[in-house]
Amino acid sequence: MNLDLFGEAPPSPQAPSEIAPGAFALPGFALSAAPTLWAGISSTLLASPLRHLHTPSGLRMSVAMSNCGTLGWVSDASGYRYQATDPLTHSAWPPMPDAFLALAHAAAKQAGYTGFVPDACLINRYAPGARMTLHQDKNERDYAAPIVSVSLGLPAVFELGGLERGDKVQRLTLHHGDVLVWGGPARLRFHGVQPVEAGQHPLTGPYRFNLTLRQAG
Ligand code: MD3
Ligand code: FE
Repeated sequence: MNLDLFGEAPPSPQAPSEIAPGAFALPGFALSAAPTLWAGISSTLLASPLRHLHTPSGLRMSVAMSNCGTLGWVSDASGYRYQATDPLTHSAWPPMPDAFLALAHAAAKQAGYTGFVPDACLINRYAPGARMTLHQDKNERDYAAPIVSVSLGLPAVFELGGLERGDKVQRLTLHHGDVLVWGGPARLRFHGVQPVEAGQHPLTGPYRFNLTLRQAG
């Protein structure tokens, strides 16, 4: 008998599922690219280190952030905005790694959004206890482009609300390698991340990382 252990197809990512109108989950879509994405994160953070930004009202964010691409998202006493230079280094943000662009473009295409070319990638790092309160992403110039988010490392419970802050929230756990695509009527929905629980991941150690790829300018 021939046990063809090596001839089988590799585990393939599941098909996209529409979790809300315009919003698609691609479970495991980034699994095979994860080591390459991690290398891109590491080189980005050497040039533009993670830092805890402050909200316009002066609260220190629990998530540590950096950016790559021609624009980066920042927050300080003057407000939330995208800008071309890193306020920490006063240099341009590091270039977006090709692997980030390729993954985001392919994920958007899988979800039915063709021609997505992000110019900004926010890198979020969650240590245990870090969270993101319910908010909308409204600092981008054109809401017609989708947003692609990639989860790496420790899992987190994601909260998806509606178009009004008080709308009912649905919860879903995001795992290493999961990709979400937010476009059309989902683009301005409220969303957040519950406090991350302590753990260890072989790639990211004691952290959850999230890449949020946007066409911001
Ligand atoms: C739903 N980041 O950086 S990614 C953010 O996991 C942000 O770090 C979270 O929210 C994180 O702004 C969530 C999933 C996500 C990103 C953008 C969205 C969900 C979204 C835009 C519209 C609706
Ligand atoms: Fe957001």
